[in-house]
Amino acid sequence: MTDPRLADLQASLPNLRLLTEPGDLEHYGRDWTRRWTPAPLAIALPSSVEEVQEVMRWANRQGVAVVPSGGRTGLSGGAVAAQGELVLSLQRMNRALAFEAADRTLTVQAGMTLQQAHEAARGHGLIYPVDFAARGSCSIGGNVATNAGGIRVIRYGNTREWIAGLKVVAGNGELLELNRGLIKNSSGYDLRQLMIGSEGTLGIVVEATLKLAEPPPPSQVMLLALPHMDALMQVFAAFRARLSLQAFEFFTALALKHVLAHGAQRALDGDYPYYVVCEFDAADEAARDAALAAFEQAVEQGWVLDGAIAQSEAQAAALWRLREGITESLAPHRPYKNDISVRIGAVPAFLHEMQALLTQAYPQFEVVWFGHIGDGNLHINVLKPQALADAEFIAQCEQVTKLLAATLQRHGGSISAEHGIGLVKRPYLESTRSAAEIALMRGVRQVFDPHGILNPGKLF
Ligand code: 2HG
Ligand code: ZN
Repeated sequence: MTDPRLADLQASLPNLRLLTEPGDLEHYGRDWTRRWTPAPLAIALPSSVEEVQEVMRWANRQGVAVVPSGGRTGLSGGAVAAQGELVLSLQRMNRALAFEAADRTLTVQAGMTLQQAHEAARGHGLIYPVDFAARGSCSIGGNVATNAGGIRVIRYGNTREWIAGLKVVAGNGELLELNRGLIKNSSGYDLRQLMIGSEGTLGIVVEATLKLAEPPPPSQVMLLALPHMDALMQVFAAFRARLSLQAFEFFTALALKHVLAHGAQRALDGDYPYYVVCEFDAADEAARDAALAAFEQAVEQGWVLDGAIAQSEAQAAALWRLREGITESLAPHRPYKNDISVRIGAVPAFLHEMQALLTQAYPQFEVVWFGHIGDGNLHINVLKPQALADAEFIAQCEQVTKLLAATLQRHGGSISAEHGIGLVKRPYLESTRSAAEIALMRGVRQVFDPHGILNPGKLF
């Protein structure tokens, strides 16, 4: 190991696992974005909080930037290391530490995957309800850093609602124990909530105390085919009034085309412009009858053209695959991703304006719409034509994002609903947050990380 900074690190922490092979630098230096060429100095794989603290002290001493790293499934470049940073991967810190039955909390190390957290919660007869397609690889620390949302927000809210406490290593290496699992704690600023969604710019989350919930009652999964975009919110309002929804997700015919080409199973015979996958409580006959009645009413109104209800867990999984498989099916097309939100009440007006804008702006590209319409959160993926060079494609998309950001601003929406700002959305932060807010955020960052060690260049 020739780099004197790494030699210093190794001298301070002889047992710290460090990787410097080109393959490792590439693997750990990127997330699911493919825009930046990974170029980290090295990868550190600490196995304890003390090692994380010592790495941060070293980083301050040596002036080396640190990129905190979870499962690197992010879509905004928040975990990209392309400027000689040290990547601090928490993958070895992935154990459950404590279950408190009276509190209904589970304390885990930040490198645990979301799926492992689900399994650990189920082992205690409870659930950790945040859920989304990257569950098998994303980490709890990454979920906290982005305030991850997903497919059950409509019922349970974002990650923010489910964090009872955090242990965080601050920029200077100090260990902070934030909120300690308390439900009631009116003792000044809630630094735990400040950490959630801070994208690794204020501290390194090393442990999280997760709130757990009762498992929901048995549910049913339904696929609906819709004739036009207006029907989306009409069906949503009607279903929400009559059923107890756990999820309400939509996608377009183009999304379906890609996911079917990627191996998912067709569930309806016909082809329709819009689809919804929804899941709702169906514990008894009355709840199932209410669902059928809601479906029939939507058909009578002309909002729904066809539908299917899963009759088994396997069928439910197959319906969910139509929605959850979209991101993976689009990946080979190097999509330019938008992850935007407006208030639910603003969705219909916003959808119209945005559809007009995108049809006009992208006549030459395939544009795939899907997402968490019940939360006012849309994912718009623009697919790169094969013949177009990456840089040219991104440049063209950025022009449209400027227009989209202006439209969002008029509707009071957000340029990032759940993926985070990272590197990708940084030029558009001003469309969502005021100049005064951004100045305050800069000040906060300065307090937590005076030497600019933590994830520099991300967020702003
Ligand atoms: C989802 O909802 C994820 O499936 C990914 O947030 C969205 O690929 C995307 O744009
Ligand atoms: Zn999403």
